[in-house]
Amino acid sequence: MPCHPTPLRFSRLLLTGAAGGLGAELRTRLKAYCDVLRLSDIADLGAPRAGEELRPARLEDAAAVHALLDGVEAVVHLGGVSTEQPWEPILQANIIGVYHLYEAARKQAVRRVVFASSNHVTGFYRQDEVVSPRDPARPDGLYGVSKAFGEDLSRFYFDRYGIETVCLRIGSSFPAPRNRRMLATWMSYDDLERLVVASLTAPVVGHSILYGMGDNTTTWWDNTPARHIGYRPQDSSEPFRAQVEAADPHPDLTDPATLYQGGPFVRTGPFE
Ligand code: 15L
Repeated sequence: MPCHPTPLRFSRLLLTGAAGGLGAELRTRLKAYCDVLRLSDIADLGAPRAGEELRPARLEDAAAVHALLDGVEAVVHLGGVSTEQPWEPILQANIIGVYHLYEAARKQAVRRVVFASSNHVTGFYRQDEVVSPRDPARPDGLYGVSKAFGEDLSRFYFDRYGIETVCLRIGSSFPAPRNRRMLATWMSYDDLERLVVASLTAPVVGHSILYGMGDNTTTWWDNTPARHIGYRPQDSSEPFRAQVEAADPHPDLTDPATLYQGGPFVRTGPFE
């Protein structure tokens, strides 16, 4: 049963990164909103299900990415590196690959992209601060820097070419929050679906940025500037609080991972 009661239905949607954790979740859910769901990844996608087209592609391969966007109405771009990694894979997938994606969107006249950015664009804000999409980026690693690049590149493609993008600074989307930090950053899979479908279907989005979080009591992010997207989370981390806090009763306040919003990402790497 789809979470979002949208009257809009797409003829063909492209979902990149479809073999990843969130990709696999959205693979099942987005089919309800389109006639054909085109799926891409470099990892194995298994067998196609009804209404699916499988198109393995490397994001650093310009020709492959151009073919990927042929005939699609909108893109949900989850593909690329999704954790802190050495520079080279980040450069290939998240910098060069995202450039290829937007060039392909321009040439193939694709009008809207939902771009999976990350909360790690602002991971070096402290946990006692509330950040809005209008505040300056403070990436907590090369991965966060690459997502900030994707946000800037997509803004340029909107200003110059009118391609609309909703940048989702996704928090922690898992079946349940795994630690104290995720009491603030957690988003359920149902809310993830609500967020992505609202981003795909809001009539006018221009270039928008919002945080992908649930209806959590503790929050570090203010989505007020993006209320026009119409995303209203319905699931809260609160029912998990007692269990999560009991598992970690005395957090180390001298640890940067406890102080900063990015958590352990603020101290991952360097890799050489
Ligand atoms: C991310 O950007 C990662 O892709 C995901 O695996 C989580 O670690 C998440 O951030 C997070 O901040 O919890």
